[in-house]
Amino acid sequence: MTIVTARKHGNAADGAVGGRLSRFEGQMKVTGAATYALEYPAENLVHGVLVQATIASGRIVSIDTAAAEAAPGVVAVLTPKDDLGLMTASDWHGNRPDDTPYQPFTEEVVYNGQSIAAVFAASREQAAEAARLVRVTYEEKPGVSSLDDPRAGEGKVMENLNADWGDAEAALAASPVRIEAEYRTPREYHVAMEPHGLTAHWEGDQLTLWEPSQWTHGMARSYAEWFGLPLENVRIVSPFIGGGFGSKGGALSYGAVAAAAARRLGRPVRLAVTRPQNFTSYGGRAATRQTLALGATKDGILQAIVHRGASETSVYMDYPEQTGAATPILYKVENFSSQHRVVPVNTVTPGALRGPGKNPSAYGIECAIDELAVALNMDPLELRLKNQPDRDYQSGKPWSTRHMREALVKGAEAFGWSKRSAAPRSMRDGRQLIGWGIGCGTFPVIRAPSEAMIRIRANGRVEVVSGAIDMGQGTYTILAQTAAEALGVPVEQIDIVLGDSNLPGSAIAGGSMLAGSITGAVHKAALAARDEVLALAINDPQSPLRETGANILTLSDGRISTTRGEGGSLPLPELLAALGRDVIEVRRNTLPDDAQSAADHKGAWTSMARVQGPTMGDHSMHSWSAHFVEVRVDEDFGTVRVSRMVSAFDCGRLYNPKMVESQWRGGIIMGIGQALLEEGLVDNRNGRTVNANMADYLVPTNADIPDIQVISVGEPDYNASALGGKGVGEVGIVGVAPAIANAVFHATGKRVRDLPITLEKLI
Ligand code: MCN
Ligand code: MOS
Repeated sequence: MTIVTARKHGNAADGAVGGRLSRFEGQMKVTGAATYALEYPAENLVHGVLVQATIASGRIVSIDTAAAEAAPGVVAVLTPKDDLGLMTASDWHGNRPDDTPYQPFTEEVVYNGQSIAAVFAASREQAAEAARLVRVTYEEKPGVSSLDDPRAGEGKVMENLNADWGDAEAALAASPVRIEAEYRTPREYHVAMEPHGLTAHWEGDQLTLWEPSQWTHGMARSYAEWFGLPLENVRIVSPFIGGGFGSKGGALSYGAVAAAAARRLGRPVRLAVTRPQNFTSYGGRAATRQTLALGATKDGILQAIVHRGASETSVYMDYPEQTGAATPILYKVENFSSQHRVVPVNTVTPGALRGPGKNPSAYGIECAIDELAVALNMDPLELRLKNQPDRDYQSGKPWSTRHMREALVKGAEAFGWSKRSAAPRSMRDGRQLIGWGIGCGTFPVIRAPSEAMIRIRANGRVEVVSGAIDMGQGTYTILAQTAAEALGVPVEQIDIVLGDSNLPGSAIAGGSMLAGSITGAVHKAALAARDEVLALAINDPQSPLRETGANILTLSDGRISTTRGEGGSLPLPELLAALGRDVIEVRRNTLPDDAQSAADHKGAWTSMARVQGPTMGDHSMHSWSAHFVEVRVDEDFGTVRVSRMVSAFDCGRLYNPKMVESQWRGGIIMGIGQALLEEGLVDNRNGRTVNANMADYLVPTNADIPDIQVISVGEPDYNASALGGKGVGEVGIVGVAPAIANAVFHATGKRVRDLPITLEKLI
């Protein structure tokens, strides 16, 4: 069990909700005190290395493992011929097919980089060497490796993602000013610092997995179902994670392989997914293309939006990267039509990457709005302010809170937008063309149930305990702040224990839903613990405060005293000592009070069954952002640098503004990478990801990042969460790429409509 101790460092004025404390686990991470999944000590360890397919499509005719098996140190080679004895697990929503075996390795190959075998040896080096000796022959079929390959076809419409109101085609045709354009985004990857992998260990029929996880309970369920075990027999341990960005939310096939090998061999297995294999062992963001047609009156009132988008998916599963996710809610428009298709190609199924759907969607609509502003000869800020929606036109519901107008106005003020000269190529500094652009973003408030436990120990220390995880967002820190405030103890008195599926159930750290959910559970448990302490202080025959009478006791600064202040105060350890108690333990969840029995919350945190979308209540709830960007484009070389940025956000109440600012900046930095650098390149001859490494798949470095000013314009939103916060983790990336693309147009007069904006597209 890893305990993280709260500390008031940095310039934290106070440890309550809203305080600017620094991350408690940060120092452990940078000094090497934090143990990661591949570092857990285990005796008699076996190391596994994956073997991956080298063709895009076809069948394995033979796998010759003789040389690999004869290589030094090798203890096993698993191929599609081995029945691993697994059953198919439920999907995210908890749906599970009946009696369907699961084979992680198959003879059918549907993408280049698909795992087809694994070699296990006494050392990592021996396993890697033997993996090179596995000889595979294939019967190849023609593969399709890109959305743009004519053989990929038009794919199929995801009917459930369509949105239509008014008569968009007619209103578009009748609009005096119209623009239409196509926008494209390439395949993008998570490239978290910590690569994937795990250590799997069996003791009898108890399976422990040290594996980085954004959702310990959901992943534990998958392993339990694969291996036919009761849920309580599986334990996922994940106290520290070196970034996930959406890639570590679910158990993946190599995890099943490692655990199956460990069971067969009767020894713990460590399987490290190599950096190149991290590009194909799970999906990044799908490539997208989308066409937007906008119609407006001459004075810039939007009349119609017609939106047609598509994203690539695998040939074995439909995963939409929904280009229409943000379009319906950013502007007021009476006539709207949006449709999204998925186009199967030979790739691993794409997955969620920070701001899924909203991200490419905002790229499309926010570039199109800029193009409309140019067509209208209107300032793009003015056009945006003119078309702010008074409600959610898609659901018809009122906004819970929406401070987009304030974000635009305050952001513009801080940036100095009014000094912009409108014409493209009209601002320069020597040979550098200067451009200013705007892009707006949004991310839904998603709510899910969670559970938490508060333990007050005899020494007065308070433990906050939950299976929730912290991959760097600040969960440890905000939970200590939440408990400190609700309980009335100094934050330094708090220890936090997270990242273990044996602990109370938690929402996924995904969809920016964790903070709102788990602070709610901790707040509830801490209030209940405080009530219990005060009740014991009054009612217990051993209590020194017994004579004080009801309703006048308070707990603050870790001491119990009367509201009248007489008789001094009693520190928590003295109360527990007097009562003869080792611990006071309180567990609470955020389910309705009539659903507290185990049967009622079955599945509440092991599936997505009880997750609520942004319009499931009486309101439409979202976070909002407006980004203002300055770029400098070298006239001779076509290089683009982001030189200045101001971003204003409405994310409701901020539990810890320092964490939030860091989340926003982190998202923005990923957005800069998306706009200028990131692009998964595929070799069309064999479907291979060519730049599957951190040298060739470019992400921003410090030198690429300017000063980024972030501003909060939100107010508490108590429809969104118990403490009034909205989601923060993903909204930062949404809207950045279009702001940069629009700034590049302003600088150069050239409209680049496919990301990334690299120099050859500008020269
Ligand atoms: N927070 C706050 N006040 C709020 C909301 C959030 O102070 N009103 C702060 C808290 O520090 C909280 C953090 O922001 O821990 C993120 O909260 P939230 O928006 O609820 O997001 P989650 O906790 O669910 O985290 C997941 C989210 C997602 S989906 C991706 S993708 C992502 C992200 O967080 N991946 C990250 N941020 C990341 N940050 C790091 N360092 N690494 C990743 O992999
Ligand atoms: Mo975030 S992409 O929802 O894990």
